[in-house]
Amino acid sequence: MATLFWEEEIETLPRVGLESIQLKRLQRLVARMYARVQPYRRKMEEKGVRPDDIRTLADLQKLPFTIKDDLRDNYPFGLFATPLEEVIRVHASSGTTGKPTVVGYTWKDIELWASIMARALTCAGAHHGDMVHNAYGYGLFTGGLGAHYGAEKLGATVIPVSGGNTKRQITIMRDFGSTVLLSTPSYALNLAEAMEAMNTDPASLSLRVGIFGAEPWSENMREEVERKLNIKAVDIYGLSEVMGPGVAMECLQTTRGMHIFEDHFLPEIIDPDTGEVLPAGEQGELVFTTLTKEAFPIIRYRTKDISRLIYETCECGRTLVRMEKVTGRTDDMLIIRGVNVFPSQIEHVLMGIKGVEPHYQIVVEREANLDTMLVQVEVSEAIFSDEIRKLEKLTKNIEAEIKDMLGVTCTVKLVEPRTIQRSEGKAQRVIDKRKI
Ligand code: DLL
Repeated sequence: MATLFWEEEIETLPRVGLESIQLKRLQRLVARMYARVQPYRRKMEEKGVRPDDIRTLADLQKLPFTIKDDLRDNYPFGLFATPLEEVIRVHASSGTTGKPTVVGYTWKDIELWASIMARALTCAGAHHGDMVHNAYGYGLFTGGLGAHYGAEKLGATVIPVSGGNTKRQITIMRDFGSTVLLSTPSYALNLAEAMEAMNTDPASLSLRVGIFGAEPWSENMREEVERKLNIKAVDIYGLSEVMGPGVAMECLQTTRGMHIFEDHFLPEIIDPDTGEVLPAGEQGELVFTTLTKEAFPIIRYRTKDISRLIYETCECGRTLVRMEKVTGRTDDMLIIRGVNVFPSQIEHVLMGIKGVEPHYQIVVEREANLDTMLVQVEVSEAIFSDEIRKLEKLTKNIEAEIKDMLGVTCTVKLVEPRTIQRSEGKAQRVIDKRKI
């Protein structure tokens, strides 16, 4: 019988108790950031707010926001709140200029993350003795290692397969008896297809539950993945700036939202245009303050993810607020096969190549459950009338540079001058045809 809770007392605490913990932690955090993180202290000074102005949780609204640009401006380690010698790991994710945003963890942060992830896995019904097939990418991305440590903490057996090599993944799943699958939802569908091609009946496997996240996915996709893999599929949310996977997790009792682990991450929903905090239950941009992190705490981080908070009690018994499935982003960041891609990064590559015009369009589609990206770009008249061999060479060259920059494969198509539609206002750089 699976344990329902990892830390029952805190997960089922009445709100007053929870809020009193949150306030104490918030006050400690603000004092620490003010003392140790110069760029944040300056922001507080500009707003005329001091640590002792934070007397209630509502006073959080007096504090300045943090945005991705703040991380970039202080690249790589300028927002760390501990000396670098105490940082035992870094992770990174891509930013708008191609410079990654870097985050760090102390030994205690890693410990805490592992136990928060163990909590998340328990929430999804995973337990000691499970065979956890971890197909999130290992590396600078937080998915692989983040989930890995959590599953170990849980006492499960981790199979650190990482992404790719799909056929081999299925053989491993069958031979090792994987019971829990961790991957992006699109990769899960890819695995399902490969199973079909290999004549492997999912019902003959031991898989019970899939924990999918790192990119948006719809209810339709959930149904498809559940049917094709013969499992229960649940949603996991997280972002590197706040920690990584495990900021919020769906439980088995509801399909409406993920429980936010509020004793560690304080959520707000704001109006993305005005920055004002919206009343409970309204849809807007999700903002997080980390309450317990040491190396890289963050105050009021604007995620750009659109969601809403659900305060109704949940059948599972957790009192932790839920966030609705992320419905979109306030910016133009694309997530291609789990990798964050900004159109501006592609532009950056294109504009560095001679003969390429500043007119391009990115077409994203989902074929056979995998995201595909086509970059159509205009070239000068002279180049377009060049020999086919030269054009092919240029195409391959651009594809390689984009792959280098983003880590994502794309197809490049060189088009004649003036074939890409000109805009009358903002250019439509991205056509996202994925139906998710
Ligand atoms: O994607 C962390 C993660 C790994 C989460 C594994 C879940 C599982 P980043 O690479 O920093 O971190 O990307 C964070 O991904 O702001 C969202 O836009 C998106 N995202 C993450 N989880 C979900 C989800 C990881 N469940 C960005 N639904 C976030 C929709 C998600 N979008």
